[in-house]
Amino acid sequence: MKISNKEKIKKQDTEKKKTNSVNEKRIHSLNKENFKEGPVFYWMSRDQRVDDNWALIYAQQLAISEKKDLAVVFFLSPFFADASFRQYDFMIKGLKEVESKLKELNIPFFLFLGSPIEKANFFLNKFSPGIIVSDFDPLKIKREWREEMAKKAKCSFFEVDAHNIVPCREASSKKEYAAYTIRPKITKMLPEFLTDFPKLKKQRKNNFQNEKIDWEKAYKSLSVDFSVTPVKWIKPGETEAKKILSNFLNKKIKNYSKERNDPNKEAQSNLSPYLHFGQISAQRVAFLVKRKKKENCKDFLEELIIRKELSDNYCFYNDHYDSFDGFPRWAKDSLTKHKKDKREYLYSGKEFENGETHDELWNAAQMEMVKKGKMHGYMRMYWAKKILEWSKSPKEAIKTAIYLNDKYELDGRDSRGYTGIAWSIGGVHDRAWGERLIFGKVRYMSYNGSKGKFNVEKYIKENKH
Ligand code: FAD
Ligand code: FO1
Repeated sequence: MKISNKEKIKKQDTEKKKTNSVNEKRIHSLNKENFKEGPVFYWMSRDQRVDDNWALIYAQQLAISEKKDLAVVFFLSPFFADASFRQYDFMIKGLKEVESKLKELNIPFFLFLGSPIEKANFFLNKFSPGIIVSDFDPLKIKREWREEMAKKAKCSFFEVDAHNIVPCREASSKKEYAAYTIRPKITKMLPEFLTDFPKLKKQRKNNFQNEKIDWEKAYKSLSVDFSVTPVKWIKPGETEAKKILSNFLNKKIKNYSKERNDPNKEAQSNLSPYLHFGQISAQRVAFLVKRKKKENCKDFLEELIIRKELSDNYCFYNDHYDSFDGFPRWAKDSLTKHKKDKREYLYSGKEFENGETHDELWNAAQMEMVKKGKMHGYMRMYWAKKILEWSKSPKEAIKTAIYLNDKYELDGRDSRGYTGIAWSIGGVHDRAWGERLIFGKVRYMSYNGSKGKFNVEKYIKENKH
């Protein structure tokens, strides 16, 4: 049906408006304070990138409209969940690139050595910000950090969801039962939120004293396990993330649906470490994927949008996302009923960590994670379910799985990890299956089941000790 020129212009205007300003449904006020004198600060934490970052875009829009200076601040905590040197090195190298990209825009970047719990007052006294903008993160530790800052800041403090395409608070106001319950809600809102991004503007002038960041001192401030060393097969940072994305779009996405569950094929995107540290925007990924042929993208977008954003929903609306108490009632009851079942094999945390079980396939998956810092997605389900089968109790199993996942995975310490482990061990977002020993009605996975799906010998040979 032909549309008139007037309507065409009107449509273009709304499109332009959508990409030029931050949808206010992404913005959540964290205190009742008004704007004060003083600069606007984007407190960068989850979304560690300059491009396609709605929190930074909003902070700049406020700075321009209020005629204030704009700066970015990052608090480097000496430890974070069970992160090791491997993940901090990936993150700090990404932050160095953030610093240089911000410099090109004349936007200062300040690094405080210590978590916001220790350093919020120091930051507030040093800069007396007029407005603070943070990004969104459902994890409990991050909620504590934001609450601490909201308590101490005497200026307006906003949170902007720059991580989800459909903001977590918008997608649903409650804990969703499964992918099929949140999918229609997210899908309906995609046209409103899955847009392009406005470009950041170069800041004309800024009145900040230029402070050179001492990155050596930053590394020395860490109290992490340095024995878990950086990996070489993947490089950190926004620029590298975009290269990996374009390679995936040009060469790999067409085989994704067919080969993504075969751990011997390099069919996955390898975007998760970049998405975890916010070094690339999931919205940018989806915006570019949507331009590809539909049939090749459906499964990938299901993971990237529905599964990924369901994980934030699970962690945001459920304080027990990292424990047995977070499981659905049917799973808790049936796992408890089978708690005393005889375990044919029982392993300690150390035996799991060293890949010293009777099952060579499981050991190979553990070694892939330890050495590569990224276990294949299919193997993660098998890996976690076997920890349930070979641990003294489900509570011990979830603790072991989270500890190992957070210590070795580059993309660990993330809502997707906690939710993936809860799906595997506690049937979260899954349905009840036929009842059996130890698992109760939680979905079971077997070695033979894997043998039927891919060349297990090849995977073991490639990944074993
Ligand atoms: P691709 O297959 O290319 O997927 C692209 C993106 O879609 C991923 O980066 C991720 O953001 C999202 N995605 C894919 N699969 C899932 C899923 N099952 N749930 C939620 N989002 C998904 N993901 C993490 O980011 N960090 C973790 O610590 C983590 N731990 C997991 C633990 C277990 C036990 C399970 C079953 C899954 C876990 N996942 C985790 C989810 C998934 O396995 C990884 O996101 C995926 O393998 C990352 O590799 P990729 O980016 O190459 O994936
Ligand atoms: N976020 C911060 O704001 N400061 C940190 O020092 C910090 C360390 C860190 C180490 C490993 C890791 O995986 C994440 C880390 N994060 C840190 C959080 C990260 O930016 C993400 O916000 C969450 O992990 C994802 O929800």
